[in-house]
Amino acid sequence: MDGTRRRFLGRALAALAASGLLTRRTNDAAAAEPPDVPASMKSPGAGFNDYGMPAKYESKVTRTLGRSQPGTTGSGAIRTPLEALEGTITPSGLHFERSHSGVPDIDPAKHRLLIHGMVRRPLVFTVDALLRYPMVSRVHFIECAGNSQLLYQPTPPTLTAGQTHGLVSCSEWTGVPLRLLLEEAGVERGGTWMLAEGADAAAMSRSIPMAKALDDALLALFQNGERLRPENGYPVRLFLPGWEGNMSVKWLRRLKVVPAPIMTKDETSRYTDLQADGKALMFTYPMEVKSLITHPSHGMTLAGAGLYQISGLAWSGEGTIRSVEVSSDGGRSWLAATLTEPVLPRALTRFRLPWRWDGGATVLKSRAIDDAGNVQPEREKFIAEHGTNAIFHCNAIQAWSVAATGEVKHVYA
Ligand SMILES: Nc1nc2c(c(=O)[nH]1)N[C@H]1C(S)=C(S)[C@@H](COP(=O)(O)O)O[C@H]1N2
Ligand SMILES: [Mo]
Repeated sequence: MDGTRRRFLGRALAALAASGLLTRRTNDAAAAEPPDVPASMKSPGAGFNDYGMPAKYESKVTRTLGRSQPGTTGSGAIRTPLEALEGTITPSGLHFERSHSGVPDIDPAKHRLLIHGMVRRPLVFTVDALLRYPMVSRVHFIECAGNSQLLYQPTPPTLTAGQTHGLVSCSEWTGVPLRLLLEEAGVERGGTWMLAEGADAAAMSRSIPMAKALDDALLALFQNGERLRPENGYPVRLFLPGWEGNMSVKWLRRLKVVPAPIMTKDETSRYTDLQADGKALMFTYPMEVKSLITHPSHGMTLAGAGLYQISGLAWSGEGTIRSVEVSSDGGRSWLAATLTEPVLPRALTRFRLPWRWDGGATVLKSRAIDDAGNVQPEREKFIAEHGTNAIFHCNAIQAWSVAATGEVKHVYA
């Protein structure tokens, strides 16, 4: 057995863990056995709720607010607590939110969506009309282009996984394929782009290539089975699978078919990426292949040497995750983690690997590879290629150090 194998010990140890050998058996065990009856069995429990809430013991599992821009309300972002979640679907109440000028209060009965510009038949849709079109459901992540931007900084942030990388969430989105509505409107020759505009005070506007609009773009009306949350675009948002979150315009009110990109403020002054050589990349659409270990991660403390379950998330805007490799020796050796089915394109993918910690100081890393062959880069390589001028599209490998005390911290290694 080589060193890497010995540290991970593969599935045999997972089975061992499941067999209960990790659970300490003491005389206390007797206290949980009949005839002792817990209080919860002695009187009837609480009644029903109109709308369910998490257990009160989980009240610390919340999003983390980055401050609103000075002098504004609701202009900023609030992040998903990735380290507190398992599986791949983000509960809607913990979905990250990025808004440029707060959440508008939109009455669905009054909202209209206009499709105009280079179309044979300009159309106006009520929300009720949209709800009558054939719908599809798809599980996809959405990630803000500015996610993980703290990794551009010279020193590692002393923040949790969610506070650092929590501008990504994953939901089942249900809505109308945009292609259907564009076919009804009849896109004219030369209508190769589309302006999408939101009904918020920021009038968020982006130019969308027609090819994407006709491919997998959705007009999302439902999120995880219920209507969109106000902060995620109620009553209707554009959803562009895999592309930088900014382009999935919330509170969508207008689609104008145009012959060329509009060069809106949101794609010139923002969402362009200034590189080390002084050139700026524009229209950087797909979010790059990425992963991070969510458990253990910064701020946690391991309770002594022994068996642990490494768990994390991987995703790629350019396809489906093919593999995730995990290193428990700072990147010298790597072992393939198990991907939890289903592994879906442009969706968060859960990876897991049993790990036996020997109690010594070490560094944990994960590296994702997608089915287009893209490999998540080490931070050093990423910075060497892109410099530190930009704040967007950072997909560098995340390293967590584990100290002999069990303390887990963000490090550059
Ligand atoms: N109308 C409008 N759409 C918007 C925004 C906005 O401020 N206004 N923010 C964009 C940004 S920058 C991102 S990352 C995503 C975030 O989507 P979410 O808030 O549902 O997570 O919405 C995008 N769509
Ligand atoms: Mo964003």
